[in-house]
Amino acid sequence: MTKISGNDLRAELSRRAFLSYSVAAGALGLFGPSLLAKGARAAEANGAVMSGSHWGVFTAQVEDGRATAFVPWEKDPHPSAALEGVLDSIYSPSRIKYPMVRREYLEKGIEADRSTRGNGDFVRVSWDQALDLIAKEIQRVEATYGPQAVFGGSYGWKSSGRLHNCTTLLRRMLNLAGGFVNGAGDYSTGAAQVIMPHVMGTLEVYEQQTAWPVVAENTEIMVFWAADPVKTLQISNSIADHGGYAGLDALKAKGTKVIVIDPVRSATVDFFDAEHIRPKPQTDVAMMLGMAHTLYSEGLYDSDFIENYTSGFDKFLPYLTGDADGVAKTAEWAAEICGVPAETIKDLARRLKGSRSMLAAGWSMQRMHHGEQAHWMLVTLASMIGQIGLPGGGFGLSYHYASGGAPATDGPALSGITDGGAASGGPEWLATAGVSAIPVARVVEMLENPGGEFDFNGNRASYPDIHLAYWVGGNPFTHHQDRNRMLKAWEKLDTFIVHDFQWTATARHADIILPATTSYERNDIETIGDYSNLGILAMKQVVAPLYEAKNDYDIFEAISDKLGKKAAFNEGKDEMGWLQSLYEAAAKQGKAKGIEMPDFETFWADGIVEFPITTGAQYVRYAEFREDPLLNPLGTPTGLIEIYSKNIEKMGYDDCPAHPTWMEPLERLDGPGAKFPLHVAASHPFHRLHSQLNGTVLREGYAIAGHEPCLMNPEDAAARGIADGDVVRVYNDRGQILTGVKVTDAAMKGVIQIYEGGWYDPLDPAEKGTLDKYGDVNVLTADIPTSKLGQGNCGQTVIAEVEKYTGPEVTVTVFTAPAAAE
Ligand code: PGD
Ligand code: PGD
Ligand code: 6MO
Repeated sequence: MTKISGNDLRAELSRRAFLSYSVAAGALGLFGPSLLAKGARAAEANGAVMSGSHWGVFTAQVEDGRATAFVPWEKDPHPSAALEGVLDSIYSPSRIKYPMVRREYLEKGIEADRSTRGNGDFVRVSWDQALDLIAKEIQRVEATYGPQAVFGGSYGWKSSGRLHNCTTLLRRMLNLAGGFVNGAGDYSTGAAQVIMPHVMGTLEVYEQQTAWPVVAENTEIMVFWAADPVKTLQISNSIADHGGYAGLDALKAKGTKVIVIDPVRSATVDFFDAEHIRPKPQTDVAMMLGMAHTLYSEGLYDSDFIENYTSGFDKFLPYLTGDADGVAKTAEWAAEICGVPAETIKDLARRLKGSRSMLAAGWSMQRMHHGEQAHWMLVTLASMIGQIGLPGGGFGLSYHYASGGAPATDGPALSGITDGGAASGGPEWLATAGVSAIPVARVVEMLENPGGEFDFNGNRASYPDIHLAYWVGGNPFTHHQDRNRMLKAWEKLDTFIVHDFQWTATARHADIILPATTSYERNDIETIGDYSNLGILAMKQVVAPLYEAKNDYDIFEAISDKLGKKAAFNEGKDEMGWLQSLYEAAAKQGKAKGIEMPDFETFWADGIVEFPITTGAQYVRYAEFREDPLLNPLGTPTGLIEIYSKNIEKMGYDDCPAHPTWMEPLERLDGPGAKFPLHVAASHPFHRLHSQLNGTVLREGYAIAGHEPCLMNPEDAAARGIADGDVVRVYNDRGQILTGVKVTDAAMKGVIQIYEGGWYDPLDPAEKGTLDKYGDVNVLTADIPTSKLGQGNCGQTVIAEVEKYTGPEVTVTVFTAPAAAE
């Protein structure tokens, strides 16, 4: 076992890390070992404290109780430049300082006018008054309507940390209060995570990939299909290890051929100077079918692999050839739809078959109407190429996310505090606790249609009648689609309660708002590396809680106390008691695996324990299946890769046939009946994690004229008389937003790019459909499910028009606290 103490690590902070990150300017001298008291808790001190976040491990420099720099861990192969914003999130002007209640709600309770939510008229209250209001409202709703009336699904990315996991803590409290309705699945891979178990017998999207060293050694052509790993690898759900960047560096150093398939010239295209193929958005399935047809018609496909490892190709083939529907899915047919020349499609198919090739797909192409088809067709194409289970060949659905493929250690898994509900069967995100669960992205439909029936992966259920929603660690007023429809639906709620540390649009639309701490104001424990499990980090408190902020844990413990359930909530433990028990459970598991870990006190003093990598660097996904598919079958009904699924056939869904199929989305660029001329690529932001950090200094580096950027092709801009730096109004039938234009050929003609996560800032909160002043792209997107199978969100299904903004000057106000909250 490798074990390096926190002191050693801090002492190792190198000149390289210092020089490449301006945030550390002037800090180097302060990191000498003499200043590094063992296990320093610098809440009110000077010194250096190691901690971590979604963006990686860092050492905080603290002066007079204030954090002044976050310096990346010396062993981080590619620290995130966002660390400056992570630090600033503690002190940003958008911090929520005190418990607040909407004035009208305070005066009239649930009789308050619900249409005025979001108008900024709040009253500061004491902690006790706020907690009392909440406990009584939970009791009222549970007693009057039962647990089916409380929505605790509260989806969101929260912060890292296994104890202060606010969404789990909310559900822990709600379980003690009597129960709640949960959300199933997630916004990230809503379609893929439901279709893949039918096709591969497993989720794929959150699983380890063939290790990067194997890819670097064997892969001849790496295809990043709708994936921008240079951007998206910055963060992880636990604490980012950034191991994927080492993989990208290795490919580049070796000169491996990289092809990126993306309508936008991404950071990954630039990093590799990659061959760049630009399909029209939402048409990848057609392009893949064109490639599959080429392989078939030219006799190139691997019929042995299809024969021995897949099931149902014979039922897919008539569709591919057109025998079934009269339309052969030729490269020429595909070219008409996706805009990529037929010869390019054919050539790509031939090259991928003729070399060791890896199809590394991102997730945007399943976050759209009929998104299930994209990864299903990708697997079908990879099966026809026939390299699944070979070193560096096949497909991978997580090379762009949380460093899938970074070699895994043999370390034990670190568990976290639980929600205390009944054990759920299957993966946590598909079969969650709660009295019932709705597919997470159907939340607005649930509010609109209580009692209405919905399908989900072969099941049929009805929507509950929700009166109270409680949100922590998520930001539905940025993450959910079709904002104006959502605002109306939200009026269904008697009460909406939110904890956050910043005045997000969600907090502004709440009736009761409680100020949470950031994770830098409390102690926690977390895994480093979602896939690699490099070690366990003590996330030590960096500074004392600001203003009146409290930990979500303490808030829910206090509410549980008011409900007479305190002892059940805390199980007799305080913060350090919990951290010790979580660590000791991992140490026990480690011991059984032959990994000796230090006792808790030593670990906490050292700040980190690291685990050894033994065979993880040689891992080849599906090698065993390839070696013997009978002895090592997949978890599908046939034990094989299902190109045709009898289970899906039985469901009989009109929007998800039993084999991969091209289906027109609701709307697309140049699609039939397209009402607007531009597609909006509503992808993930480079400098943020969704909406997180939008309220920080980082915004100064990317905002254009104070608005969220909108990338636009020079031809599209010229046709509309728009110049670089102009403020434009982007609109469709669902809403209108202001953005600042960057004219660039990075955006293909007909496509504009506006990242998701911009904070919604209504010009007139009382007017439905009002102009959003900053640039929340989800004002424009469609709130439809991917299909009845996955019920995922379609954040990428959106077309719009753009015009130069000529209206009255507006002031963006969403990044400072409402006046009453100062
Ligand atoms: P975040 O901005 O991360 O977005 O949506 P999500 O809601 O996860 O929100 C997290 C919130 O939690 C922030 O407001 C943060 O301040 C708060 N928070 C952090 N730590 C704590 C804590 O300790 N306590 C409390 N109380 N609060 C805390 C993300 C979702 O957006 C996702 S995952 C995806 S994949 C989707 N992507 C798209 C997309 O590609 N395109 C569109 N159009 N829309 C999308 N929406 C989805
Ligand atoms: P996106 O940026 O939405 O990321 O990972 P995901 O792969 O979903 O899309 C990736 C690329 O797809 C973009 O370059 C976009 O231009 C391209 N694209 C869009 N539409 C199409 C299309 O129709 N066809 C093709 N071929 N390409 C298309 C998301 C993952 O990232 C998730 S779910 C989360 S929760 C994390 N979020 C963030 C984040 O918010 N910010 C950063 N920096 N990193 C993240 N990593 C994670
Ligand atoms: Mo996601």
